Amino acid sequence: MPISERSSSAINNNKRLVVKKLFARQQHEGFGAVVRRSIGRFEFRYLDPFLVLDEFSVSAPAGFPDHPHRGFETVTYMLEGEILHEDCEGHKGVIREGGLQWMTAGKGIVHSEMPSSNSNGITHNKGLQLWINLSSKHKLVEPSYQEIESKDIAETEKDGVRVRVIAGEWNGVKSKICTRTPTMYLDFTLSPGSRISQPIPLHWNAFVYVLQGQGHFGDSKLQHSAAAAHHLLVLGLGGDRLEAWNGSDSGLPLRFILVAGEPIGEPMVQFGPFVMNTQEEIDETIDDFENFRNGFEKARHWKSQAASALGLF
Ligand code: FJE
Ligand code: FE
Repeated sequence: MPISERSSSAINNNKRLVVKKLFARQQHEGFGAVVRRSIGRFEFRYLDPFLVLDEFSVSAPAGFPDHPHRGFETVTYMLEGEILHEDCEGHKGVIREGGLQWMTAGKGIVHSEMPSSNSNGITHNKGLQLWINLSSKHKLVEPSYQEIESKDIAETEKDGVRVRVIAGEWNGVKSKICTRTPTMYLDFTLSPGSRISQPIPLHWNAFVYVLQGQGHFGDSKLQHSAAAAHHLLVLGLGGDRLEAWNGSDSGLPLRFILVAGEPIGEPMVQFGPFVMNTQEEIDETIDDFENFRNGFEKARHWKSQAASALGLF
């Protein structure tokens, strides 16, 4: 069945089960930054439409200095501390704790993502960065940003369950974020003993990433169902909801994100920060980037202030 004919509201009353469980080890990326990469590493390249999921941690002087993107979106959600971003079009700002930046790189952006100067040395700046692919018809759109401060993120609490709605909808509470690739992104905190049964569109790929505490996901009788922090749980297809509960005796809250997206179903060729449909388009992109063309014009004479201040150029 073509993706466009599938209804995102179809139901079958089956549970989604965990089909893969992955521990995200620390690795070094950027300049002195540490990431725990789950999606996008060698053994797990792509969960259509998701290209990368990094739990990142940076302490100044460090970060992700000037680098390009094309063909997808980056979603940065701060858990602790803050990140200063600057791009070659003059767009600049700080993503603060609990805040969100949804960046559509589209045809091209060059930017830097660094701890802001008042987070000197001591502060740990932590967050999640998710890369979401764009369909061929959206790959070369004009770059754009959606930014939401923590206080403006829809949040509700009921029966020991706190939900922050990053994208999509929960119990009638809607996020302001507009997603080009249909995506649901929820941040759950379950107090000890509480549980959820969360609807997920039937044909969407979905995963859980655990941030804190310990929980059970899918079906308690099955292997892989228990997980703690830094674990990615890929949910199988064939169900319309996720069951999760905090059954820990530690008395600690369980915090995790649940993300689901409609698969794009197109060929994907990635070369670092460029994600296109064919190798030919990747070759063109490298050529455009090196020659400051077709979206990379402004990068010719641009250096970020944050990286310049560190003497990185
Ligand atoms: C990148 C290496 C990188 N994860 N999480 C190669 F590190 C990056 C990159 C990031 C990144 C930035 C933040 Cl703020 C958070 C991240 C990787 O910038 F884009 C390429 N190509
Ligand atoms: Fe980036």
